Amino acid sequence: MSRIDPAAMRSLLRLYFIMGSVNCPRLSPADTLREAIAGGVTLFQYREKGAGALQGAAALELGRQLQAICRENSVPFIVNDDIGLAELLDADGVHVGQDDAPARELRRRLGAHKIIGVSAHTVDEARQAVADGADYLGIGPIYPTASKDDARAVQGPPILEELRRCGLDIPLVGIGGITAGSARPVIEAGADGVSVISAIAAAEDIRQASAGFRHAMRQ
Ligand code: 3NM
Repeated sequence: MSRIDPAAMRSLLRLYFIMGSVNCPRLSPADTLREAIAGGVTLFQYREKGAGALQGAAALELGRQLQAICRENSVPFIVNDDIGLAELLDADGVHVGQDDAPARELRRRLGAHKIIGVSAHTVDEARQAVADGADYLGIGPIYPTASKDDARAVQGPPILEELRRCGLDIPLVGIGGITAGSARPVIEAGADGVSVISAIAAAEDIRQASAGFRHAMRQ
């Protein structure tokens, strides 16, 4: 099977929701995901990370539950970092950072038909990930974020403009502190979509928050 078509990848990235159990202060992770999807999420990443994160069998069990919800709603299910977990679940793809296995190795291990995403922070990292066979790049942090302990310096939307100016036409998603009110400049700077944890998972009305992003990006 061939790699995912870049146009299809761009549509999937439009509203990319990321979370794990520690990101869900209001509803259970399952209900958080159901509500977010009802509001218009196009892609989901299971990221069970940080203080108090589930381990081992419990992390696997939650992954199974969230994957089932994604399947019922035809939303692809991506696993953060843990390639073993992605393989166990037969996830639709995996997302890795700069400190994880390179995309080239993931591609060899997972095959052509899985989605591979890579976090990149500079033009050089982006070029390397493209050369290694990534399907999309996550670029951040665009704005200040409290959801990632080891986040790098805030870059603002101009990093996206710079990547596009350098000729990178790979599907891109902005991440880090993005709200419905600040999503538009991310798209205007060249991203195909936004990745969001807290502005959806911790929202008082999750469905409405997710729909608010879709609306803001249509403007
Ligand atoms: N990666 P929120 S920022 C998971 O810069 C993640 O690569 C980032 O969460 C990066 O939407 C981030 O709550 C956290 O700010 C995003």
